[in-house]
Amino acid sequence: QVVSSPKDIAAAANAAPAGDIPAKFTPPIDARDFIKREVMIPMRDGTKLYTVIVIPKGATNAPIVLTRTPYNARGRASRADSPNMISTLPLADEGFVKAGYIRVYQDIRGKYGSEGDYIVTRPVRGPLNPTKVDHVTDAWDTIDWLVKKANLPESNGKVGMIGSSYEGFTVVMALLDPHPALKVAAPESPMIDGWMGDDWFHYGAFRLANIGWIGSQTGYKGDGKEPATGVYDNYEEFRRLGGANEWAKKSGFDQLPAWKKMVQHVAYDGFWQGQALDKLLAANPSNVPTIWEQGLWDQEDMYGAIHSWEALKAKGKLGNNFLVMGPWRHSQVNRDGRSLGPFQWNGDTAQQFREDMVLPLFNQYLKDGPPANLPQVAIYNTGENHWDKLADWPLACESGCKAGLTPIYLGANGGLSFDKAAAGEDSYVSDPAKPVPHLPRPVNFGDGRWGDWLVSDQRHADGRPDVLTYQTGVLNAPVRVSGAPIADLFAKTTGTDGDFVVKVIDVYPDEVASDPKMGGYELPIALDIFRGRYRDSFSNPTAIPAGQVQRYRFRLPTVNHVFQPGHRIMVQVQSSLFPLYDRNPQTFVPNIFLAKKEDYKAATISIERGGEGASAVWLPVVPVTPAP
Ligand code: PG9
Repeated sequence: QVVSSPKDIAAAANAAPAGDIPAKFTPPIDARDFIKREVMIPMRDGTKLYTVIVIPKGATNAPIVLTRTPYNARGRASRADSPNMISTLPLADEGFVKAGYIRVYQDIRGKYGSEGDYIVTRPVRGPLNPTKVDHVTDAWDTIDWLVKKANLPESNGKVGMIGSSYEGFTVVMALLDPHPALKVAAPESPMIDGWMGDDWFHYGAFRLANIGWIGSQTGYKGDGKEPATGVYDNYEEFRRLGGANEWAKKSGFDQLPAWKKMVQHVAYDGFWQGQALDKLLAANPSNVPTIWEQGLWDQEDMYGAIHSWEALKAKGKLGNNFLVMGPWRHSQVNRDGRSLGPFQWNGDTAQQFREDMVLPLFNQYLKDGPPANLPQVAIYNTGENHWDKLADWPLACESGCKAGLTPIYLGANGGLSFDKAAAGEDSYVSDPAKPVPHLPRPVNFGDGRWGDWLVSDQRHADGRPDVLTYQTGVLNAPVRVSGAPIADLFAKTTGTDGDFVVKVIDVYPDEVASDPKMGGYELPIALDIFRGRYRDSFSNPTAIPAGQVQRYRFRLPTVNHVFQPGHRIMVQVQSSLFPLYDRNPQTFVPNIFLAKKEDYKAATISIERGGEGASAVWLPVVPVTPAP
């Protein structure tokens, strides 16, 4: 058997070209219709940030669209190896390319090609960031450099910023002290409050699904990877352990500063409050025309855009802040928007957003184009399958809207009604050893279901003894809900801590002839989790007094939906959503990340109906066709 030494293998690989392989081969680049420049832009502290500038060949007086990313600027600007700018840049940029824009992608400080130190969602300068730089200054310095003719003679000196998710976060940061050349902004499902509902926690319950990101993103300057744990079913992998820190220790994440900060700041303390961008914006609202986008089934950042827009509206800044919420999962605005899971929409809704909303707004402010005439609010009507273009939002809310909220009460025998229910209670045993899965097992965070799990059929949970299901009779008239529902539970537990998951669900008719598998489908339109220890205070958690009824009242994600005749309205209540969220030990411990396996105990939960403790979901019910 002939075995070559590594030396021989290497020598063979580098042997002089022979036969059909010439000594030198240089593909032509003058066929390209664009110029790509890679520059290092100096920030005020001397740190240089790697920046890719893609310019239409022959461009003069062209506007600039900038994205500042932690996800590899070079890769973001190279969809394909093509001589055509429209193929080189991502799908979402095609409208900008056709309109002759200069496209700029930049690695944020400390990532990929940029110098400096990386801090996850670096806080603004101040108590949480003692340095003289942050994403406000880095955006300012970058824009200042880009609009100087000496640096980029092809531009017209006007810049727009756009980006989704973390890239949306950097857009919002720039708005805290916008450079005068920043004329328009499009934060798309931006990270705004990592504790309340963007990425890390939802009302205090921790998202295990993102724990791998901490390793891949902060364990490496460039491309990272998540640890190979040898367990495919993440449900089983995490269930075998105690708190999330046990997993972090097993995977080495406990070495990572970002993880240590997560464990140190498990409650909504100054660390999180000081980073709540909706509040920082409201304290310092900009006049930059901004189009806020968020998906109605955004499984990652479903809190930030709508809360920022509402905060700016409350400060009288409706005029320059537009809101768009489409039938999308996270960042789907950058992809095909014709469908989500089994649901087909009215055309490519993502392209409609990019080319009928974003581009006209950017043209208006970056090219002195015609007024975009955008509606103040464009929200997809997910029950009637079309856009609703509105002058204001929400249409119903607790106070200050045209309509108030309408309670739909949990009733006996799994009933659900707008009429108050008779007094009673329903109980279930919540056992951390058998948590309710957020998807049918096996659950692997990388199994391709992460994108559309929020529209998954909830019959996989319905019928479990630890899931309470309440539903109306078959509707004979449509019911429209347009705003943010509020879960309002009165519950007691035999434990001293606990989580509550509430889902508002549209139940399809028993039979859907046009699409038989949709018969009886249980589509969640709003779903969230609340960690009971924070019922009285997000910053100061307290044990739940065992056996005593407590109130758990929390806002659910925004909806714009019509329950059609033949459908039912359903509410489900449960006490785990795993392994998406970490389990609650249901015995009060100082820090659930550090909980030991023996802390996890089953508890009997009782949900109170009717009488004093009338558990309900307060729905933003409005007329099906609201008055203009
Ligand atoms: N907001 C997304 C995310 C952040 C952190 C962890 C996991 C996801 C994102 O930027 O893709």
